[in-house]
Amino acid sequence: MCGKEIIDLRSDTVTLPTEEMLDAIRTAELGDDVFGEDPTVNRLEKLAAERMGKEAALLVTSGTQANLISLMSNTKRGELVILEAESHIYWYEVGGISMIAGLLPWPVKSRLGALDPENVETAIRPQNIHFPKPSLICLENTHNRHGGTIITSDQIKAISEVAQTYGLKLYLDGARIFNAAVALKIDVKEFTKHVDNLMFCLSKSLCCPVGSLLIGTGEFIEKSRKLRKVLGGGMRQAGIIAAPGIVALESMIDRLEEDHRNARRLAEGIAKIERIQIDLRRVQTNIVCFDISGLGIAADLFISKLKEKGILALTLDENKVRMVTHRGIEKEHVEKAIAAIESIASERHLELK
Ligand code: TLP
Repeated sequence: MCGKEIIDLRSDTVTLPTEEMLDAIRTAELGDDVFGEDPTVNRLEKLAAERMGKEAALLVTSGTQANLISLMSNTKRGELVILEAESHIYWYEVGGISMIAGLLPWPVKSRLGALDPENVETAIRPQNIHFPKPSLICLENTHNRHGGTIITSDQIKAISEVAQTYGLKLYLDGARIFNAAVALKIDVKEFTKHVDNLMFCLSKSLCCPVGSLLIGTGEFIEKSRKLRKVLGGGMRQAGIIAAPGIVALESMIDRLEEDHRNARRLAEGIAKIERIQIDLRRVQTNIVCFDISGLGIAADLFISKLKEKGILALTLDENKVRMVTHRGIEKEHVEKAIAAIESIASERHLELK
C-alpha cells in the first residue's frame, strides 16, 4: 500500500493518544465515578485543581459541556452573560447558552480577542426594569477565532477588576490555556488567579482522546457535578479517560512549543505567497488563519483544492482558512502545506481573474 500521506491541519482535536497514554488506559485503576469511587478520576481532578491553583476540579466529556455547565453554575436563568463577540461559546456551541442555560448572551467586540475593560463596563448597564441582570463575564484564552491569540494576565486582571466592582463572576474558556502559558513561558496560574473558574481541554493539543476539566471553588464544583448529571455527563469507569489526562498534565505540556514553532514557520511561508493575506501578529500559538479573498475563489473551494493535494484545513468564513499545528505535524509537513497553498495560489485560471 502506498496511499498518499494526509496532512491533517483541521484542528489539534485530531491528535491521537500516545503509547504512554494507551498503556495508562490499559492499567488504570477503575471505579464508579458517579459514586465518586474512580481513583484515577479523583487523582486527575486533584492534580488539575492544584495545577490551576484552585480548590477543586471536575472531569467532563467535552469543552462544550464544560462551558455549558459553568454558564449554568455561575448564573440563574434569565440573566445576562457578557462574552467576546467571536467567542467559541457564542459561535460554536449550538446556542446552548440560550437553549439550555436560558441566558442572554451579550457579545462585546475586542482587539485580537482581548476585551477592553471600558467596553465591558459599558455593557454592564445600570439597573433598569427593562434589562436582564448581568451576572457573568466569559473570556477565552487562547482565542480560537482570533487566530490562537493570547490574552495576557494583565488583560485578564483588568477585566476581573470590572467584574469585582459590579459583582459579576469571571469565567475563562481556557480550552488551550496551556498553549498561552507555554508561549509566554509563564505558570498557568498567572492567568487563572484572576478568574473565579475556568475549563481546559485534554482532547486538543494535549492529545487525549476525550475530556475537559472544569476548575473552581469546592462549592462551584459541587454544584457543577450535579449539573453534569442533569446533562447526562455522569460517567462510570471514567478512569479510562482520566488516565491519559494524567499523562498529559505530566508530560505533554512543554512540547507545545514545537507546535508554536511550526505554526510560525507555516505562517511565515504563507506570508510570502502573493495575493494571500495573513496577519502575523495573530500567530502567537498553534493556530494559523489566512485570507484568500485575493485569489477570487471561496474558502470552501480553496480547501477542497487543498484536500486533493492531501492537506486538510477548515474554513473560518467565506474568505478565511484555518490551519492548526499539533503533535504529528513536523517541519516537513509544514513545508508541504506551504507548497500546496503556493501551487493553488498560482493556478493559471485564478491568475486570470
Ligand atoms: N474548538 C474546535 C471546534 O469546535 C471549532 C476546534 O477545532 O478548535 N472552547 C474553545 C476555545 C474551543 O476551541 C473549543 C473547540 C471548545 C471550547 C469546545 O470543545 P469541544 O470540542 O471539546 O466541545
